[in-house]
Amino acid sequence: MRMTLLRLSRAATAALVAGAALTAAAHSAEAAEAADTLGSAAAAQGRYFGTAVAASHLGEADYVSTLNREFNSATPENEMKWDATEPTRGTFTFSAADQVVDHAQAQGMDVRGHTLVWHSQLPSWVGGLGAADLRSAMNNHINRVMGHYKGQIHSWDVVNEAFQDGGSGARRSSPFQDKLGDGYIEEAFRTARAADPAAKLCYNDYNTDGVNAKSTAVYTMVKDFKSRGVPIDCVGFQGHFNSNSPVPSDLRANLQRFADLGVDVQITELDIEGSGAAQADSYARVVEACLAVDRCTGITVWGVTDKYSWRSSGTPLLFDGNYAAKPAYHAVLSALGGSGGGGNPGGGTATCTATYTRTADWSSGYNGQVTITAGSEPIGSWAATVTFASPQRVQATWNTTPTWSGNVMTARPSWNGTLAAGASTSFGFTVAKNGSDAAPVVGGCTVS
Ligand code: 9MR
Repeated sequence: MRMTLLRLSRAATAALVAGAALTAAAHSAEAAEAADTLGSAAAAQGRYFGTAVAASHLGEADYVSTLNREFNSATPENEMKWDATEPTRGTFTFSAADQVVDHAQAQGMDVRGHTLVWHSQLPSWVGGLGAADLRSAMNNHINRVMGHYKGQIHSWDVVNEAFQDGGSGARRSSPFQDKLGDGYIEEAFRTARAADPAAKLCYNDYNTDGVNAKSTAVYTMVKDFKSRGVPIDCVGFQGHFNSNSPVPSDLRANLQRFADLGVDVQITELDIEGSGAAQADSYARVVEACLAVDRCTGITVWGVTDKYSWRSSGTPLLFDGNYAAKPAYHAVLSALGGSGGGGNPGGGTATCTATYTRTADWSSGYNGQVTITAGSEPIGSWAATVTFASPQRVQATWNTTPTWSGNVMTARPSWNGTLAAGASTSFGFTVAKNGSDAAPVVGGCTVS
């Protein structure tokens, strides 16, 4: 519960209200120019803002409208992986990946290719090959998959997650590492450059976001590649964060040290478990870190909606399961220099209702509570007026940021603006009766 104590005289309040009106007018003039989607706000900063896309959800209207409205880059979440594209040796299937690429292109989005050489989602036949065969299968896989999308991919994650977690900085065991040795990464990048010279070639990994042993091992590899002319253009930092692995305070410094090697950096799979203001703040810090590094060319979140996240129990994304924009969304948009936004993805009319109850009563005062409930569509913000009988005085409010005109309080959210369809929040106040026991009049709820 957040409480705001009101200590203002009526004159001071009137002055503040007048000032607030001027500020509001200035803000709305700004808002007319500011970008109101993630993609357009990022573009105004010379960056892209993307999301992982699953072909299986492209038939869902709310998914598609949110994707199309907000994002200008798409990464197929699973459809380009080895098990999807070459489940048996030499037999390639691109139908699911093509669905994502076709959709993205029709919307004018860039496509990130994910991923060519990875220990996971690797069909078992690959692990059964001897070294010479494995080398040729790896190069053939890169050539065929990159060849199919030649000229259409902005950046490719050529090699994914090749380093072990923990302090050692060692390579992760995989068929490639175990049979081909350290040189397989370099070979994969050289093959990739020849297969599609227009694509930027990235190394992508997780738990490399801050300066640590793992990121330093990657850094050492990239530095070596640059010094020897091995083709590498970018490093992807996945950005999977939760309470055990929070956004590191040296994220910007880490991105910068890679950029200083002469590669672009990208946040490639961002998601942050949590909710409300804390989640929003973490997201904003990631965006700010990227914007502070010239060569940080874009951010991809790992999914459109919490409903389909690989870690859905952690509600790690920018839109909730009803496609309502979360506080994290607004924090990202604002960090990108945009405002407004969030859309009304349900397509219907967004509404809300306000109901009043007296929750405590004593001789000289009372506590009141107003419950705001969203209608059949999610809402991003709300406002309700509450008129107090003279000579009552409001002494405190909570869960709202009110403005005043005489004895009429316009209550707006302090942190609790975003509501899923049918969901509720409430705000409250303590009133000095000053002799009047009359109930305040709640003047309805409007969606703003
Ligand atoms: O989000 C992907 C999920 O649907 C798959 O089941 C999972 C299988 O490995 O891969 C997830 O995506 C991963 C990405 O490809 C690489 N970095 C970690 C991502 C989350 O696990």
